Amino acid sequence: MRIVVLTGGIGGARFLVGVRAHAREIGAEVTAVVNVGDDVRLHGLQICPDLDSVMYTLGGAAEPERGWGRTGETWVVKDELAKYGAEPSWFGLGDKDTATHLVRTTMLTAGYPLSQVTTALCDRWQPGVTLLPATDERLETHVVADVDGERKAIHFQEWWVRYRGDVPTHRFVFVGAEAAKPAPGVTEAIGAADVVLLAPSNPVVSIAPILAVPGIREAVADGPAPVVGVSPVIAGAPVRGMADRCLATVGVEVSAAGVGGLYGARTGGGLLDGWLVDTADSVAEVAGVRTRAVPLWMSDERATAAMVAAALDLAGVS
Ligand code: FO1
Repeated sequence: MRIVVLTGGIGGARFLVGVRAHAREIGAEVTAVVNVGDDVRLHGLQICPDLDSVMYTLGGAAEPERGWGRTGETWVVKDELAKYGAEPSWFGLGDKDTATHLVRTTMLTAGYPLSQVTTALCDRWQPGVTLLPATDERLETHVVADVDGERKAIHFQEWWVRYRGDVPTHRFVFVGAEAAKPAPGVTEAIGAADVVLLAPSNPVVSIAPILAVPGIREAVADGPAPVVGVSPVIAGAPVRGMADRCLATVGVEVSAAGVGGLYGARTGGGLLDGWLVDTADSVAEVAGVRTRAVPLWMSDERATAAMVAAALDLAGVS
């Protein structure tokens, strides 16, 4: 069986741990199509938070408490940059993490596309799933917000890390998306999949930038594989992160039903055949979509693998 997962953020990375575990049990292959909208170039380095989050998490090297970067990290580079007064000082680059960005940036500068660079980095981490960036081209999420009394577009990382999303926010713009092409293998994997899963990632800034790449939404919506989404909202609150602020900005209720409605039913021009919600949201309904309620707390690999089994069952491919 071939499983494709659209994913981003720490929620998506943790979900993939369960996907990999369940896939090993049933002998399935997994391809993760990863958001690149969070990517940013700082201090001359290309930083890909979502690709790294997945790579480090599946490679057993992610710092679980902080939710980003490496375990056993040190911060000499960050401290030295601060002593030079180098901006931005609000974004922390760990020493071990910096090595990843150096290798990536060197390869990109030498002309390798991000997809090939990601494969090369994964040689070390052996994530056990194929990681594909949604696109090899520049695609960055920018946020139109009121900052210091002025309305401007800032990079998603500045909005989130510097301001914690706590500024009047008007909209999200996926800069470069219109001209971007799916990275090699992305639409092919979706077209050959037996099931497509939407990870419990932020629908507005993790999944939407992937779908904004021309050709990807169409491959999912018009493809042969059933599509099942997993709710990132449990009992009216995001499991982690800033999905509540993002949903409020785009005028969607912060609920399992709200996010399911945002994705919409395939039969009505949306994406979903099935929508997996938490037992706390068992009343959540999305018109035209089969909904099932199971525990969605990704407390460990077993619990997460059980969610994935339920998602495949809902898709009718278990
Ligand atoms: N998040 C923070 O809250 N503060 C940081 O200084 C920070 C640095 C950072 C460096 C590399 C990286 O891959 C991720 C980093 N993150 C940091 C996490 C990141 O901002 C977001 O949480 C993700 O982009 C959301 O998925």
